[in-house]
Formats: sequence, C-alpha cells, structure tokens
Amino acid sequence: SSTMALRPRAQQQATKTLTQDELKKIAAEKAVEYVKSGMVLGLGTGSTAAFAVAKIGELLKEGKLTDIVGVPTSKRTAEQAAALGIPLSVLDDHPKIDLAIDGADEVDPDLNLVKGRGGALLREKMVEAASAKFVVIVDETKLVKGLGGSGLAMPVEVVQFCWKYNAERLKNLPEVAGCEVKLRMEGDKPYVTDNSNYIIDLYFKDPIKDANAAAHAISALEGVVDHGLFLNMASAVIIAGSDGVTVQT
Ligand code: ABF
Repeated sequence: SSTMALRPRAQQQATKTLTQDELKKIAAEKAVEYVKSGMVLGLGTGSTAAFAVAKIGELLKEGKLTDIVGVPTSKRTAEQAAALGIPLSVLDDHPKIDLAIDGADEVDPDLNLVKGRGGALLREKMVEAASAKFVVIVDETKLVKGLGGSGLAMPVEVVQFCWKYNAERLKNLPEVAGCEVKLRMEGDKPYVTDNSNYIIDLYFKDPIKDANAAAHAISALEGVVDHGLFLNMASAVIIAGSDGVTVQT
C-alpha cells in the first residue's frame, strides 16, 4: 500500500516478520551456545533440531568445538550428523549424556511437552531421559495452554501385533476420554518407526485434563511401547518468536 511505501527504512526492517524456519534456526542456534567441548550430546529429530545439528557440525568443522560425541534420536538424525562429521555413539556406550537438544510439537506453561509427530518419540525419550540437561527448542507456534490443545496428533508407539485392539483400548481409556484414534500412515501403508513399531495418533478436541494420569494409563497398556507426553523432562525451553528469543526454565 502507499502508506507502506512511505515508511522510513528502519521501521520497515523492524516490522519485517521472520519465517517459521528463521525462528526455528534462531532457537536452535541459541541452544547450541550451551554446548561445550568434550560433551556427550543428545541430538534431536525434526526440522528445528536439524538446525542445531547443522550448527554443531559447523562449529566442529571450524575447530570451535572439539571432542564431541553425539547420540542421535533417530536414523534420520544419525545420517545428518554423520554427513557433517559429528562422531556418533549410542546409549549402550554412552549411558550418560551431558546435554540433549530437541524440538517439540507442543509446550505447555509448565514446560511439559508433546513430542513425536516426527515419529522418533521412543529414541527421543530414551536419550532425553538419560541427559543431565534437556533443552527444548521451538518457535512460538508450539506454545499451548494445555497439552493436546493444538488439535494435532499426540502419538503412541505400539507394537504391530494387534494394533487395532490397542487402538480400541486407547480410545476407551477414561483418562483420554473423547479422543479420536488413527493409525499413522505413510502413503497407503502404516508408518513404521525406527524400532519397527506402528504409531497410533490421538486427537483431542480439548486439552488433556490430567496429562500425568493419561501418561500412566497409556503406558500401562500391554503392547504400548511409549507415548509422546514428555512430562517433567525439559530443563529449559528456548522459544523464538516475533518479539525475540526467551529461555524458560
Ligand atoms: C521432534 O521433531 C519431535 O519430537 C517433534 O515431533 C518434531 C518437531 O519437529 P519440528 O521441529 O520439525 O517442528 O522434535
């Protein structure tokens, strides 16, 4: 519009909105400031975490970081990290991780998370539970008042055996009353995780009332391997938004 054209240059720049990818990168690179030489690092999965892995690779290459070991949370991340020359290991050999950096799908005001829309929830949870510090990196679109509140999937990883039976049992749990369940697909086939399991996605109309109760009830079902509720796990959440970056602890 003509009023836009008359704006002074400085103001134009100040009002320029960053893309979601730019925000993800800002959050990721802020988290990498916590990385020190000699650390064992949990390497997250997803587009935000990929920016962190890329930055770690860059710092290694420049010699600004040395003696790093990465424990990847997915085959995808392992491939990315290996291509960048990041030395890799597994929990069997490095059961204690200094710092894990990973994205999330939802973050509530108490820093509880929904994760796993990327399908890597099981390895993410194992690696992040083994980490002295777990830093979550998100853009502001991931913030919710209550978990499940985004209306997007909350994943449950289940064994393939009788998945329909387990989908039905999930649907009937009072702790997640009213949710819809759907087997995650990839094209016309069920999506298969890195651990050869299926994912049943739960969709909520309203936020989950008691996420702790839901987590326990879901975990108690035989054949459920894990779920995307990551409660009391985050040490800090770095949020990149149009007003800047904030670190919540
Ligand atoms: C991982 O990647 C997952 O736990 C989460 O599902 C997803 C977030 O992806 P993105 O950063 O691409 O939004 O962190």
